[in-house]
Amino acid sequence: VELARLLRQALDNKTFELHYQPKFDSESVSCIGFEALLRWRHPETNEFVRPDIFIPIAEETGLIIPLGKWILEQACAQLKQWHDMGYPELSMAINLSGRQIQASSLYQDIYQAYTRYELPSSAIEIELTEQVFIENIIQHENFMRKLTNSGVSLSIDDFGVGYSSLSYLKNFPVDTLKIDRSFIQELPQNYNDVCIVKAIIGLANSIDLKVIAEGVENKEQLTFLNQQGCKYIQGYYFSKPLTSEQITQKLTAED
Ligand code: G
Ligand code: G
Ligand code: G
Ligand code: NA
Ligand code: MN
Repeated sequence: VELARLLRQALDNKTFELHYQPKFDSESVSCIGFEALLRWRHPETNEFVRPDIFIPIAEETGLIIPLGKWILEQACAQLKQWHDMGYPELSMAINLSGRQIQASSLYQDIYQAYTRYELPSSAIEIELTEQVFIENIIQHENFMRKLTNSGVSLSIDDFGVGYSSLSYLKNFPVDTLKIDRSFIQELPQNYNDVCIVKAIIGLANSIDLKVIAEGVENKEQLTFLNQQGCKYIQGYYFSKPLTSEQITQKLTAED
């Protein structure tokens, strides 16, 4: 209850922050875009509280609805700034929770956020965890189709840990699988993980989905993933999540 009150206050006072983790094309070793990650500092300790602790509370209290709008708005405003700096190819991925999908205004909210900043729909990517995707695909199929028909991409996050959603992947408009980092951590030593990751990459390639590995932390993992044909990489090896100022600095330094 206390945390719920503090979260409401944070939204009113605009003290939430977004950090951005770059995603890379491992062949060209270039940044292709970002995942927006919500950050919140506890007002008393000033320490970051982990999103897995406060996002469930924001969901239970319904705060995730106005907070989600703020995230969309903020992420699009930021991407627009980077496009205007001369990087119009960069994309922005935004995580959505189940509660947000169940809100009737979500399609509108997404549409309004990217059009307000004159961003192409193709620059926007929505990440749903495998579990949220499966739990909502039947009831909210229209939303997902409308979204992807509009040109926004849909990624299945934490792929492999939740339900097995193979039949859905064939029939629904998914663009990308994100291999969960629990399968990446012990590559290439852990034989089970080697098999699972090979299978996911093979599956993605065979049904024409993009595949990105998350949580890549070292050269050995990267080399293995490249050998298996996984082109897109996210993780501390290339970059941890950064503030908007840090990203802007990196982009400026490239010129
Ligand atoms: O940033 P970190 O890796 O600690 O994120 C922990 C979890 O919080 C991840 O599952 C991530 O997807 C989730 N998360 C981070 N930012 C957002 C957000 O803006 N919206 C939602 N719904 N989940 C988020
Ligand atoms: O559930 P989701 O995949 O959205 O979670 C993203 C979270 O993973 C973020 O909190 C981010 O900080 C974290 N993360 C990103 N890259 C790495 C990595 O290479 N290693 C680890 N351990 N965590 C990572
Ligand atoms: O910040 P860090 O030391 O984790 O960065 C590791 C590598 O990732 C560096 O080679 C850096 O150039 C690259 N990198 C991080 N963020 C970006 C980015 O936004 N754009 C590009 N092109 N490279 C980045
Ligand atoms: Na995510
Ligand atoms: Mn993820």
